[in-house]
Amino acid sequence: MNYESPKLIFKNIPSGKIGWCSPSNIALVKYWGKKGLQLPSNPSLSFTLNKSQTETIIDFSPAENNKCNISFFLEGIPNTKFAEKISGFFSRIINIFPFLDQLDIKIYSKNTFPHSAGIASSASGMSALALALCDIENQYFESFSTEKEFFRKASYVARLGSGSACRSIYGGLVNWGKAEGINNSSDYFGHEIRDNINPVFEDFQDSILIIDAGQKKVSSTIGHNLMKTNPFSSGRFIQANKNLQSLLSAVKYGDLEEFVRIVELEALTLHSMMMTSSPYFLLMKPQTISVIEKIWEYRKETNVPVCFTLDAGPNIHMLYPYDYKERVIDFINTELIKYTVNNSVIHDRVGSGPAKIAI
Ligand code: 2P0
Repeated sequence: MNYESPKLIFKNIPSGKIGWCSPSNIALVKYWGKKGLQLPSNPSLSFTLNKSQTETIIDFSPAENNKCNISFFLEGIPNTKFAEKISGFFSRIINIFPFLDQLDIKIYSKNTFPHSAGIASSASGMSALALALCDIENQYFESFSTEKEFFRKASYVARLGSGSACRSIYGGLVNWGKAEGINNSSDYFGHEIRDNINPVFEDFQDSILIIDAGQKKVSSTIGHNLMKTNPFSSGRFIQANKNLQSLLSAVKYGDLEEFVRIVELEALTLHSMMMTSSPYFLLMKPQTISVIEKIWEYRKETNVPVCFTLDAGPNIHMLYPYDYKERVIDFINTELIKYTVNNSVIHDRVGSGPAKIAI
């Protein structure tokens, strides 16, 4: 699979603005471990979120010295750290978009969730950027004959920016990574699962409890690489494939008990991989464990099918069907809010994917 296209060079270099808004996603089956050029060691599955989004506008003009000059503004403020990160990303994709060296680029990015909320913004940010780049290509080179081709390339490019970003290109339930029984699944781009989804999952809720809003202690890239030497990795990759199959079946038949079991097993396995890497690390906080125990107690007492999952951090995502929204929010407000920083909870839900910004 290769998107290198040396012909994508402007004859007349344009100026313009293009923007996309793209959501974050929460993995149900976790991607943890990669090989080659951002290829996953196991397939993953996620829900695309609705509220937690990044809006990115690219303002481009002819380059002054045949080399793409990048400036990056986060919430309107210049950010050189991000500009350097994007510059590294652009050097990885210059053969895919050779026209980039003909442009000077200003990137204006803002998140709809608080920057300090500890929510990963790399998936939403990199997917929004990839969509904007493909849109420049679409506008000036007309190289996509279908929408499907456009989004597939955007997902491929987003993956090169950040693995999990390739899943944010699509709404609903999204797979990334070659998996048995999923037609068109690929290690190179995300794939929207549309069929065999019980309606209960279509408006699933995700209440995100912010336990710690600080910067990540360990970058995901380092965490992924540690899987290369983790003694349990081969077993983990087999387990992820199995869990994916079981989860797809639970989603098809609306089996909430099995859904809860696999989602929590995946979250705890992800963290156990971090705890057994060398060097090892622990990203859960005491409050994370307290909330998990409270959720287990509550589920046992009430039979409400609410479960938790975790990203590579201490914050808790509580997943539950729409019909239980009032009850779960009440439970959060009375019993769990005290474990969060400044009462921070984001009540999000499954969303329909990215959208172009009208400029
Ligand atoms: C996931 N995570 O599937 C897993 C579970 C976090 C926990 O993918 O190095 O930012 O940019 O490919 O995608 C976070 O890692 O890592 C992640 P890179 P990414 O969502």
